[in-house]
Amino acid sequence: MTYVERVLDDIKQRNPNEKEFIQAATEILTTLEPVINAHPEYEQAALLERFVEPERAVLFRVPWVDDNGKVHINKGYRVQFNSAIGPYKGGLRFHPSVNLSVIKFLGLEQILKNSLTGLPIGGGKGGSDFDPKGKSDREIMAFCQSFMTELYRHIGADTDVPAGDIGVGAREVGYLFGQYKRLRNEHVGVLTGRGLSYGGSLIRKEATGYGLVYMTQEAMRLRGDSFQDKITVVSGSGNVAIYACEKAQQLGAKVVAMYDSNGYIYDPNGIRLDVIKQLKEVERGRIKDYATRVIGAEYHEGCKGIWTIPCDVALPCATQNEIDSESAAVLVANGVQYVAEGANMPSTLEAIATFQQAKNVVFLPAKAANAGGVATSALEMSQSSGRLYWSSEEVDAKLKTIMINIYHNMDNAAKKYGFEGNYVMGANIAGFEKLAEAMMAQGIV
Ligand code: NDP
Ligand code: 2IT
Repeated sequence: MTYVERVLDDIKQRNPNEKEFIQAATEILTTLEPVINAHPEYEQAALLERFVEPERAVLFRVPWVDDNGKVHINKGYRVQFNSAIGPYKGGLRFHPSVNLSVIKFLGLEQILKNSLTGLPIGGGKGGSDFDPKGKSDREIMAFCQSFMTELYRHIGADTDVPAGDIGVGAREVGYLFGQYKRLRNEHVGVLTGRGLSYGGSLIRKEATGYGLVYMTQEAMRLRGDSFQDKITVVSGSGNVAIYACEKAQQLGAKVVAMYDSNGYIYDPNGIRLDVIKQLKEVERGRIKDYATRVIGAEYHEGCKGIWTIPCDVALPCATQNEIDSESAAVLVANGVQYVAEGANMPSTLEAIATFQQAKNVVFLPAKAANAGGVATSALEMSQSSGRLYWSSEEVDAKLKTIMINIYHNMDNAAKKYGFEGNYVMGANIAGFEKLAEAMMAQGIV
């Protein structure tokens, strides 16, 4: 057994119920063999064992009262995974599927993603099994205030800086920030994705989706290709999906489908993003209503069918494991050329293998392709601590440069170890190399 195999085995034995965490760890560790082989001192220092064990995981009770006076108890989590490169940084997810395994998979991904940005941020993630769907604004506020009443003692602008993720957007970040400020009497950059009127950064809202498209655009440019007239499918219709769609459309793509957790819309004339924004950002409604508002559009119950729509570009931007091996095979058979992951771990291990084995498919993995969000969060942190504001153009230009740099770093890392074009390996290796250096320098901690 190699060192990597032993560590993986150990993870499975010690965390048997954490299937998402095991999946993410498997994807990462199996690609690190070449680096590990080149550095025997890593095994001596138990570097991998330390990498996969969070520095700290906080689990807490979140009691809150609904509009009818009923008391509810949710589970709260913050996993402070790795602070070798900088303060813990990563989003909060509010979704009924959240458990320790989900938060740990997201946290592990976040460590390498944040390393790839080149910015001084460590990795963390948190959230709750609270379901924001159908809740009133007052209920959301009550929940966020209760969540922060415990979380505030564990975070800080130089310690741990949460942000949004599924179910946590501008509204939630606002309520969370308000409660933090009240408890600590400090107006600091302790959360990112804040509103523009209280310390947020321009372009943070757009950053994950835009960054995803900027990286894909770079991959296209190097192949003499572009987004112009590319038939594109974007899954999800939340923050990442909306701004991926917006930038792809600006670059000439024809986005024909999107979904929410109930079903997908197909609009052969090209998605009208103004209608999606109204539905999702303003009304917080269901995507089904798109088909009643836009002539020529169809609505289909269920999500999986979206991947049967023939497309040139697939941008999964909803959630983990939304593309399984069957959907991947259909995408490939239908001629997909670029698959770029906006969501975290949207492809199963088998789906990734299917994309990698297919000739002519460029596969851009999540931790590189969706890093624009957290990178812009780090830019928000810089602006907060420097007490300054950059213009949209400045932030957007920095974001674009960061995404292009990440592309080339992962491309070079893959080439360096003889795996040209394998960006899963490239991203994991490039992210890990910096992390390993930082961890080794800081001793056994
Ligand atoms: P949002 O909550 O804004 O949107 C999530 C979207 O995905 C919604 O359309 C939602 O549908 C859909 N969705 C969620 N869960 C499921 C499910 N189980 N099945 C089908 N559809 C689902 O979240 P974000 O856009 O912020 O996040 C999307 C993905 O991107 C996540 O994987 C997140 O971790 C990742 N990400 C986010 C970043 C950010 O900056 N926000 C940065 C990097 C990655 P419905 O409304 O019906 O639930
Ligand atoms: O998965 C992610 O990178 C995020 N949800 C964004 C994290 C952040 O701190 O901006």
